[in-house]
Amino acid sequence: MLILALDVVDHERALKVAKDTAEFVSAIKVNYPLVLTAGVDVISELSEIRPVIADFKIADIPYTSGLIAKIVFEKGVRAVIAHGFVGRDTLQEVRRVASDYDGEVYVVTELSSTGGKEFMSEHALEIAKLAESVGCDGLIAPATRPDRIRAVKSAAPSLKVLCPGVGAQGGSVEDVMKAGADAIIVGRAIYNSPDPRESARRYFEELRSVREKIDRKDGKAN
Ligand code: NUP
Repeated sequence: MLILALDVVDHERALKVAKDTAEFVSAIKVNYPLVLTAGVDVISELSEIRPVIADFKIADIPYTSGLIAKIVFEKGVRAVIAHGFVGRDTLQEVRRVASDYDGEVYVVTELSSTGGKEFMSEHALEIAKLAESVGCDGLIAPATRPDRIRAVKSAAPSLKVLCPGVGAQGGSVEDVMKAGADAIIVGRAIYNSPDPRESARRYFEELRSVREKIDRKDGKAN
């Protein structure tokens, strides 16, 4: 599964990239850069193209976190991303709000950037287990460190794992999928390419061929 990270800061361009790539993209992830420039209603516009995931990395007290989740679910998102280091009470509240909208909650275990190793890595497996015990739907784990994808998957086997960091941050589709990712999240390598649609198509095809390779290998092993 390919998720487009739409960190474009021009409203019209964002809509154009979303429409041009829609055929190859399962969901569109929005983040502060787009919403702070285009306004929160861009979420509703994009939701008409593909399901939207709100990556506001919710990280506040339960009340404020729940309010943020409610506002974006009201705008039509299908899922929100929260930080896990905030602890159980906040995740429970975000989960409760999401359930009112039949929505999903994904939890960041450690950032894909180098700084993610400074504080977050140490607690990433506890965060993964917490997210699972709270009934969240999945984790956000670093495509830049496939060994960490494997680690969080074994800590919380029932959760989906979505992985940012392919392309501009150096992660490879094959390594990430072999580590057990359910989806890759790609931003700059698609929307900054001269032909975003073609770039999305290439990621889509690469995902398909890697998936077939993995399935063949699993088939042989069984
Ligand atoms: O650990 C994370 N790394 C990361 O890059 C968690 C994230 N949510 N992201 C987001 O994924 C980041 O904020 C951006 O929206 C997207 C990656 O974009 P790109 O590096 O493919 O351009």
